[in-house]
Amino acid sequence: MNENFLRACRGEKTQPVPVWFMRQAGRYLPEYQQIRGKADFLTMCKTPELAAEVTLQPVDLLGVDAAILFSDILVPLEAMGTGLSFQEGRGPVITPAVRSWDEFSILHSVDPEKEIPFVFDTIRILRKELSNRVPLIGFAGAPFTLATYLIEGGSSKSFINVKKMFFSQPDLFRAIMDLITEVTIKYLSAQIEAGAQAIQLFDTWGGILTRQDFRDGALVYARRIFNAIRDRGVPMIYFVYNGGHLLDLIRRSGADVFGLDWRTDIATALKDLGSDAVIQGNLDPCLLFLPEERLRERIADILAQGLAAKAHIFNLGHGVLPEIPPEKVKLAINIIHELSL
Ligand code: 1CP
Repeated sequence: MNENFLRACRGEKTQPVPVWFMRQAGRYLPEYQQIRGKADFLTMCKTPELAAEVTLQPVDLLGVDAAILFSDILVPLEAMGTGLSFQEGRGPVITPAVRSWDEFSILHSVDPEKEIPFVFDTIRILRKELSNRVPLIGFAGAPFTLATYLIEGGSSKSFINVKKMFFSQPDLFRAIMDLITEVTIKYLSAQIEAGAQAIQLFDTWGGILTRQDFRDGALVYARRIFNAIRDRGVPMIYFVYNGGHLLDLIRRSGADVFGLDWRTDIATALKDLGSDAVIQGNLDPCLLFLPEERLRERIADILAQGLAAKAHIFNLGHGVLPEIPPEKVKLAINIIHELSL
């Protein structure tokens, strides 16, 4: 097995530096589009053979050092009792948006193996099919990020409903967060039992908060999750998008690896994280549009900065965009491996 990803998670410097990309299975790949043409996104998530097939595509086609389960952070919300759909051009829609105690009362805890069985079936298929190749990463949304979708009813720009509840109905906000946190602990534990070899908690919207509000409204719940699953012994990655102003707080989450978006360069981030931190990141996905020689320079710069961390896992600062040519993604992975050998 190519262990470079797991070794780096544990704090070992590796040659080459391991690389995987957020959203590495996705619409930029014609092979994904071909399957997506026959099934809608949620059907793909709920059909283990299809979810496993698209998870493996970037491993087979691009040579990444880890696979990430094909699913979505919003899947557990449906199991908790909401409606969930993904609408073309509009993104996810959650019904009802939960903004009152009445709406909260429709939510319930989840027995993951019973109510989300397709995720664990997918993981079991993947472990078999991946044998002796690369490790499999499981994931969940962080409680604050999931709460934004639940309370806004979908994607948002201003996040006014979630912030309004946090400040004006703190008891309801806390009840929602406690329930999401409890479900997420069970969900990640079940992923690990099914065979996930590392987990990533995606806090895509934690960065919209001030430091104080991130600490009280997001970090305490993320920390509860890391504390609850640490004993299971798999590396835990915490990725807070737009979290450059929060890094010293994020360092105290209890995660083993800290994901960085592209806005904060690694050298600056390490001042807040400490040079004994293991980091993951952080190429701006749009830099994949650069011509080869300039892309090589930018990758070399990130690899050089990563040497100052305890260990470095190469990734993008956010997901691969559908517009990026797949051959550029493959080229970047080859350059990363070649320059860090
Ligand atoms: O039409 C399609 O084919 C669906 C597009 C798509 C895909 C490929 C969505 C809809 N989700 C996914 C897969 C996905 N989502 C993965 C798979 C594994 C991989 O990385 O390859 C993962 C880890 C996610 C996680 C996810 N979903 C996040 C956190 C990471 C991030 O991107 O910030 C978030 C915020 C979502 C919500 C989501 N899922 C999909 C959409 C359009 C959205 C909304 C995004 C928004 O609100 O802006």
